[in-house]
Amino acid sequence: MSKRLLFLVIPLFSVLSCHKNVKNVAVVYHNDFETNDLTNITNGDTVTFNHTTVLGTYNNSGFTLSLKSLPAHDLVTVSFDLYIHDSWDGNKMAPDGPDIWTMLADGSQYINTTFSNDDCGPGQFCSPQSYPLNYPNNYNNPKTGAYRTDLPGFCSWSFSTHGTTLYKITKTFKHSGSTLKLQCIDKLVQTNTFTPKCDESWSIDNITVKATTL
Ligand SMILES: [Ca+2]
Ligand SMILES: [Ca+2]
Repeated sequence: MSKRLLFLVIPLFSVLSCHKNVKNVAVVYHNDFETNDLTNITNGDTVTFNHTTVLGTYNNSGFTLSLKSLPAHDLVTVSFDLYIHDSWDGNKMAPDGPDIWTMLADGSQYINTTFSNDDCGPGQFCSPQSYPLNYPNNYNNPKTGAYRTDLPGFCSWSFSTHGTTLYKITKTFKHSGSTLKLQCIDKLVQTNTFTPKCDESWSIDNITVKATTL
């Protein structure tokens, strides 16, 4: 086989072998919240942010998405947009942090991280965040892994200059039960504000849950 042909065959074989084991992918849940549909969601509320309807905002709180009658499957993939609003402090210790955000499925923790919206001007100390890794013992620059960093803060009258950071998060894990309980919760630390929800909060949009059969 010529070298040139080999270069063509190897990638083709890799692609086929990746897909060979996937028998079916079913979208079992999708919500962009534009119709304010909160079926299956506990502690849900919607609000407009950046010209779209989102689930939130949350501060020392969270929501549960409960799905039933899932088709037979081996893996679940959860994807969503996560908006981190205003002055999150990442790994910083008390009295400002750590500002932790967690995702659990059926009680097992799949994400347990911190986010930092700290300003990083020249000569300034930037409070690191754990994301895209988990907390503790991981130190990344504020907004690492973000999809957008140019969005406004949540409260228009807020004095916060930190704005909002958008993350596109996808998590795949082994799961075969016919029900799925997905929980997203924060543990924000704020000791110096009278308006906690304007100081630090989060919201979610475009949640998709896929069930994959191998
Ligand atoms: Ca939306
Ligand atoms: Ca904080």
